[in-house]
Amino acid sequence: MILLKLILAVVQDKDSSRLQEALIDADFHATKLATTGGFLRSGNTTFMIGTEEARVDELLQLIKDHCESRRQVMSPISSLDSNTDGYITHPVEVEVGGATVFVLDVDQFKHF
Ligand code: 2BA
Repeated sequence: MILLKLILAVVQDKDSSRLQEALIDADFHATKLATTGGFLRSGNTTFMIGTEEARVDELLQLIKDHCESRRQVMSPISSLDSNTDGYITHPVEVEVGGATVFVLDVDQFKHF
């Protein structure tokens, strides 16, 4: 029996096109979602990739090879904006990525 896995990979927008091309070249099937990081509240990209368990290591290496880690500054929001609840009001520099990856078991895969 072939075991299937679902890989969710959150990557930076800057890396998404290169990764997408590499996935196609390596014959991985993927869905690309426009997502927003909960902390920086800026855009990132989440790839949803279904594959056989036997190809997971190859896929993880491919993601690793195409996603760079970068430092990013989150700008404070304007103090004139009264709705600042939960927002950071001073610049914060963080290291983002390469990639944040979840590997999930797939119970069933149907393609109608
Ligand atoms: P963001 O939530 O926008 O986070 C961007 C970066 O900010 C993170 O990079 C981390 O370095 C930093 N960061 C996040 N939360 C923080 C906090 N509470 N205090 C201080 N620094 C914080 P990465 O860890 O490489 O994450 C990149 C993106 O991956 C995240 O964007 C988020 O969209 C996703 N992600 C990371 N961990 C996740 C998780 N456990 N569950 C779901 N998504 C996750």
